[in-house]
Amino acid sequence: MSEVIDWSTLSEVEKIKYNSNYLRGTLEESLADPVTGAIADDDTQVSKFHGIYQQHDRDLEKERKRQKLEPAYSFLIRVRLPGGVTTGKQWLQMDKLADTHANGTLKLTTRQAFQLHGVIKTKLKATIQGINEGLLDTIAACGDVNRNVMSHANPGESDLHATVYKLADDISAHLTPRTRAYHEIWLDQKKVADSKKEVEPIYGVRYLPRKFKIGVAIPPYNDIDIFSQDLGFIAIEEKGKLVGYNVTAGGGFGSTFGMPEAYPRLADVIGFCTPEQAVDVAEKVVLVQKDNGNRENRKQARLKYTIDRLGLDWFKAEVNKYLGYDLQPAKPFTFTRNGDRYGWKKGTDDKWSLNLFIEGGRVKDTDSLKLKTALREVAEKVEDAQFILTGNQNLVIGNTTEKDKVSRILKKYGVWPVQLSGLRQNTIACVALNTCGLAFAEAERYLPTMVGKIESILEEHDLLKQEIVIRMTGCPNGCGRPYLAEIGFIGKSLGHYNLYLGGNFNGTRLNTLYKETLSEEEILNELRPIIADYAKNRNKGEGFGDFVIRKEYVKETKEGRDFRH
Ligand code: SRM
Ligand code: SF4
Repeated sequence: MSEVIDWSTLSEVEKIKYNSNYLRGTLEESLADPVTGAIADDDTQVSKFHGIYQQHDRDLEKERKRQKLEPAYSFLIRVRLPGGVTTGKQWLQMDKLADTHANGTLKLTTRQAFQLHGVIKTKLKATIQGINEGLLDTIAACGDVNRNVMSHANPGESDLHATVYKLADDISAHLTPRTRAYHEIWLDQKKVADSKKEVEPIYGVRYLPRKFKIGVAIPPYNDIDIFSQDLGFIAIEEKGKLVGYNVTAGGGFGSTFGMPEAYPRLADVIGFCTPEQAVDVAEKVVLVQKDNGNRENRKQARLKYTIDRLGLDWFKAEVNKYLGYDLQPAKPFTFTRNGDRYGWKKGTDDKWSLNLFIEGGRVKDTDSLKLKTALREVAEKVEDAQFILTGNQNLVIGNTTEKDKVSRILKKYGVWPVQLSGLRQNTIACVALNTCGLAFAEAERYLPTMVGKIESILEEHDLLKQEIVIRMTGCPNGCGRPYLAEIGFIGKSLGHYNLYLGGNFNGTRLNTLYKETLSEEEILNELRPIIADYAKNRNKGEGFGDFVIRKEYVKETKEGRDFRH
């Protein structure tokens, strides 16, 4: 820690990371404090690196204030799960923890991770221990480090899929912080005798300037939205064999209303590497960002801004310099869709996998659908089934020999088969209210209703089967990747949304603002004539997003920098 740092210009979080003693902060004291349900302010930053966010119930905000009570604090816990792959036993463990320690639901996130919501401070440690007992952990699920590494939705689909999934797992392991803080604080492991002598070989004491996200994809399916990742690997196959990966860099969606300098950006393809080089490429890209990312302004700190500030050519040269060799020229590839492929599929090993739709990624029981119970029964009764979370907040019950048994259980509960419109199949909604502190409007709790209303319009035009990518978030941070949707909604205020059109069906184009601050009625009035026009005048096979650009409802957004809210 002998670095001389000029703190005067750096963001507050830089100081917190530096002073945290490799992510220990005062978390132990915070947990022990009986006076409040919250943890100390600085610890709310440190806890993120342990996969924990402090939140409060926003539905109760006003009433708690009126009663002069502190907010109803609780915590979100995010489980790191490279490629979203878990066993039935792990699913059962998470299912149980949701009931005993959280709000009774499991959230399957847009990055293939589990979230538990509503865990109160006194249950935090036991919950983390329970997760670890299931041989899962929450290290680096959040914070200024590499987050959950995403991968195509099923390693069992073929040998190639297994190899590419292994890359996601290897990158995740390689970029996991080395500090023992997590083990000491949550798992009661022996304290490191002199933590000052600890080293973070990749991250150093101040970790990264900002969050960092990596994903791997296998064309033609872009089910992880590769161009939204800080760093991506696109598997390139020749004659059925993996020859290497195209490397993408500089994606990211966080942006802010009224601040054009904070914008969503799609990644650039920067070259090609061999399978053996891929983990090294991941490390070196992370290091280039660590050394050059903006540590003064967190709204300019992601890799996308480093690249735009210093130039793509500079970035490529710097990556090559760090690698000590040059990335090769990128190879051709094509993506056809970014949504999931529902239904049963047979892997090359003759095992079966079922891709199920999970609305809003929320696994819960309601009066009309006992989804959580149904999935629990599958995990209990079908021993070989994997539970694989997809990048579209859905679930694959994977690689089982017991197809009929799975089908019987799901049918009994009405979970599968189901008839879904092409629109509903392609939905993503971020969590938003009531837990997300940044939400201006509903998303997960409202998109199903909005989709129902748009379905009625589609039905009038015989378009119910037409697949259209539709996504909603409660603010412009982009957690549901709304900037890639053919129809995107971003919450402006309670009950009001900006409407964005013109993303495409394979996740390779940003959409464009069509109209601002619309109520539900206004949204439907705007969409009705466009859908009617689409029904009548679309070209054969033309997607809704392509159509609205051809018919000039919106202009194509060619560069993130040109995006406007
Ligand atoms: Fe996100 C912050 C939820 C994927 C961009 N995101 C948050 C927080 C933690 C709010 C906060 O900071 O207080 C949200 C917690 C809500 C809650 O109650 O659960 C939250 N993000 C989510 C999840 C759960 C949405 C979902 O419904 O699935 C996703 C969890 C992924 C995971 O398992 O790791 C989630 N977030 C994303 C994505 C999509 C992705 O990664 O593929 C993005 C856009 C891509 C990107 O990172 O650029 C995303 N989240 C953000 C941002 C904006 C970052 C930026 O560069 O400005 C924030 C706010 C921030 O970091 O300051 C944010
Ligand atoms: Fe919260 Fe905004 Fe992310 Fe939705 S997009 S979860 S409202 S931060």
